[in-house]
Amino acid sequence: MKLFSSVHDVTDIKQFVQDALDLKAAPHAHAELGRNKTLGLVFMNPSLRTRLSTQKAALNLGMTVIVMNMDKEGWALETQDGMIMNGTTVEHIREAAAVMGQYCDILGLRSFPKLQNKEEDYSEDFFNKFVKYCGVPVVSLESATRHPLQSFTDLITIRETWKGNGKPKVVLAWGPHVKALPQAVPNSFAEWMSKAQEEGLVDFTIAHPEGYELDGQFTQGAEIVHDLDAALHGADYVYVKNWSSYQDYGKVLPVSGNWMLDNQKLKQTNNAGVMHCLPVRRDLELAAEVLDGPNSLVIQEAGNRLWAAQAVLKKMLS
Ligand code: AN0
Ligand code: CP
Repeated sequence: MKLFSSVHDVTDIKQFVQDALDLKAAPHAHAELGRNKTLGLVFMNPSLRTRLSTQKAALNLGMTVIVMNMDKEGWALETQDGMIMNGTTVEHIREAAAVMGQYCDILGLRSFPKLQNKEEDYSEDFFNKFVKYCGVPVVSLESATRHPLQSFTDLITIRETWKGNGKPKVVLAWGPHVKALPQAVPNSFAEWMSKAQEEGLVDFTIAHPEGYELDGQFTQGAEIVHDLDAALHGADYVYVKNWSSYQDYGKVLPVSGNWMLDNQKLKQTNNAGVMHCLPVRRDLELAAEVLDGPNSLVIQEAGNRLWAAQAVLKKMLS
């Protein structure tokens, strides 16, 4: 594997989940695989889970890790070609990425969308140029439109915890927020769950207010409803996440009704496990009583980020 940027980079998701669970059972079974290899993690945006879980995953494989907080400590990067660089940008991504590739065997990159220009964000220009110019294998640590390590983790967590017969009903439920957030997490979750549905592993529904439709390329095969209560009925997993509008790009639109999952709403489910990628705003996006209650899977889910990252790095090193 030379690139991990979406579900399309994985040939067998069921087997990949099993690989991650095998690593969870024996974290140090491949402690020599990454000896004398260096992982570089490049952050254009903040992170807690992605940074620490990917570092730990690399350490478990015997790798050395170096981290660059490019947004705070790096030079301002230019991405456009053919520019006379007489403005605020100091170096071009052509040189910066190529140089980082000189020091690392594998690179990870976090590059959020700016949420100003849909075409620019959805072209994944920054991420793709980084991949092109660095010259080494790249792991997405969340790009403008996807967060594959998170979605892989989410599938691992569902497969690990599902004890019922048949397929679980999985609901992606939009939650309220005061800030405009990327569509990357829901896009990616939808893409992985649609694939899992194709393979008979889950039934997948998306619930969001009108105006919050995601780009159709990610939601193919999903049932999409605008009534949260109807979606929650019989749900085995509820995956809560806010996102800003894709159509009215990057906007926070007014919504009617209550879209925050609380214990009252949770009663309509099949005693569902509640998931969220974190960070979460309590009592805004998701009720504190749910986060603190017995149905919350969020800490186990965050813990599983380690095994997702380790499975990806192991595949790249092998
Ligand atoms: C980011 C997002 O929604 O994409 C990162 C989530 C992992 N969240 C925030 O900016 C709060
Ligand atoms: N879920 C997730 O990616 O968290 P961080 O933004 O803290 O890395």
